[in-house]
Amino acid sequence: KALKVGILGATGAVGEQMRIVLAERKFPISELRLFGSARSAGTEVEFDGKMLKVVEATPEAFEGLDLLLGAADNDVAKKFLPDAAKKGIVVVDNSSAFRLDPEVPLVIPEVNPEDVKWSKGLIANPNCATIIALTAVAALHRKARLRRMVASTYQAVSGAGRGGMEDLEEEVKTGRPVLRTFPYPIAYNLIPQIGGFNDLGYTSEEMKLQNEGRKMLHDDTFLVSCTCVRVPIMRSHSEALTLEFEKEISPEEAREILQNAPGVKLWDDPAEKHYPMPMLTSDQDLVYVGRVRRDLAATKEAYNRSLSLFCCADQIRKGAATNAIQIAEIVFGINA
Ligand code: 2RA
Repeated sequence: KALKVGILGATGAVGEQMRIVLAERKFPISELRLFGSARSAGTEVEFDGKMLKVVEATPEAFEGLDLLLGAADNDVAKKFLPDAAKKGIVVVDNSSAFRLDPEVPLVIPEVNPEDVKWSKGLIANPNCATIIALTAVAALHRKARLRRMVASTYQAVSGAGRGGMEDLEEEVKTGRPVLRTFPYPIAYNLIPQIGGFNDLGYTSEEMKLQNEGRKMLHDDTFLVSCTCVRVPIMRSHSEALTLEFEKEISPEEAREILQNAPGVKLWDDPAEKHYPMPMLTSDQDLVYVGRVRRDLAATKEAYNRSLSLFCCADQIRKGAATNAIQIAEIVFGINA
């Protein structure tokens, strides 16, 4: 049955990508409503050959929707989404507002699709860097049970929204720092800070991988040490992951498993210089995985249970818009 679908935050980078992915995946839509701030109300965008007007988000405006996709920031999400879910609308929210709420499932279709079942209407989309890392290793986890992860992320400016992308473009074009979105110039620079610092010296972005990973893997003993770095790349996040499993697993076995892992493209042939890179992963939905090898820093005891690898994926698509729509497809039994 065709659905009445809304996008809250429709003119942002993620909201716009949701509209594109809904059309691409032929999501069955009888009506699409686009919601934004007062400022973006009136903007006209194309969908399915028709021009649609963005309207200001109000609780009344959501009346009659079957599905509402959240692509707005936390305070807008908190203002509108719980009430929409209470009215019986299925809500999939990309903000971080409800990700750790025990009443709200946090879902990556390749990792924990079954958690959709206990939703009370609101389902949270994980952080982009979490989606990319856990999609990359989900099949390995099912085989050998992941215990620890050391992660370094190289996060595209798109993670900071349209403004982050505009800042990088402007700095490269003018050669002058912009400093609207980031604390330092991002062109030809790296910034090892995304979010605020806690008293352990970790940023809020760095804590997400452990906190969200524990919830989705249903394992409060899962350990992560993460360093999140903003890099002058437009829209793909890259991540260097070092993994310790409960059971022994070799690089060869891992490659075999990754070859057939859902949502993953194994791209790992060093002799041919085949390894994941943003130039390969942007504007598509697969998480590329390569550089699969032993962790040379593992202790003797853990050596045969440890691997390192490199993964990369489009932050706006699989890292946000596509994952959210895949969750909606599970809820409504679409493309099953
Ligand atoms: C970032 N993951 O990259 C955060 C939010 N998208 O800025």
